Amino acid sequence: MVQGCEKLHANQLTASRAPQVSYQSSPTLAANVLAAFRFHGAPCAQEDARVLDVALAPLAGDATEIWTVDGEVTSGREGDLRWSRGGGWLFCALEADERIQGGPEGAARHAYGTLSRFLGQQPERHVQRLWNYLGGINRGEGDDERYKHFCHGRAEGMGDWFASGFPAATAIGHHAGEHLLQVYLLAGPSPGRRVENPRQVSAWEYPRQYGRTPPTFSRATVLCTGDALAISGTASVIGHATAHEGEVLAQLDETLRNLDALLASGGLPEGFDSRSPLKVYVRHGEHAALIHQALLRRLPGVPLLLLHGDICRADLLLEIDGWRYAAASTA
Ligand code: 3EB
Repeated sequence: MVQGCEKLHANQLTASRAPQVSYQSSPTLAANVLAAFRFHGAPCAQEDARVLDVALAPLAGDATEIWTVDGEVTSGREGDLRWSRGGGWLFCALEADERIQGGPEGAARHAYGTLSRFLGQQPERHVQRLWNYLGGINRGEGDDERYKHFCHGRAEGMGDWFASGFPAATAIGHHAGEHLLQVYLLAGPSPGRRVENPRQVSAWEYPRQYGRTPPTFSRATVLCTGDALAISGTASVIGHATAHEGEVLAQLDETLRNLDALLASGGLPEGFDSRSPLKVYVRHGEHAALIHQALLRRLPGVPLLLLHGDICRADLLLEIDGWRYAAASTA
């Protein structure tokens, strides 16, 4: 097996292939696990820095997401930040308390500021993909919606960190109370390639009606290893507008069209397969069975994890993110 991923010294770090993402029911934390996400309700204290509890209840599918890499993983903590590294990749997570940091805006500013300072000192400093989970995401009217405060703090906390382009991202509302902001990321030794969706206005160019500070993310990233597309939260948005308000299956169809457009735009093979895991965020639990049945028909064999979470626009009923690998695994 080719070992292109040892750390020779700090600026010669390389990664040989993308982290492999899967959903499992009762995983063991092998030495090559970079991160494990337990989607099952309330976060609790965890010894292992690689394990993150996310308060989104599973509605269907195996509820632990595992990232494995080629090589042994080391991990540690620094304040409210924890990290793990291996195979050329860096996982980093930060949990901020809005009560201490000043609401969703202050917590986002703190999280992104802390992460950028930490990442700037690491050999794997190039962020490929980001996730954000906050409580009560749609609470508040107009510019006062909590998501919009989060967007403002996020942009300020980012500063000029992403001057050459924003990474792919997801932002979802969890149900564990309003004070916890969780941000986690995957970074690598060189920049990924950002991908936009020709059917959609780029998020950072959304018009004023969506808030005073537009969301700062790109639609997908081809990882720096070139062998996987990390797909941002994708929903029923055409141009900048929500399509099919109130129609859950029509929103699902439109979301799948957007996912297909992203694969084409990123130069990935058409369609999703058994190695292309997708997470489906569902606003209303009672829609889960309908969405699940439709997806089993439309995407047979694709690993699916349905989670109960709020989408950042109140009129969106679902959102999908995930991974598309370029070729069959050689492991
Ligand atoms: C959209 O297309 C849906 O704020 O980081 C999707 C993915 C969405 C990421 C974010 C928001 C974010 O605008 C919303």
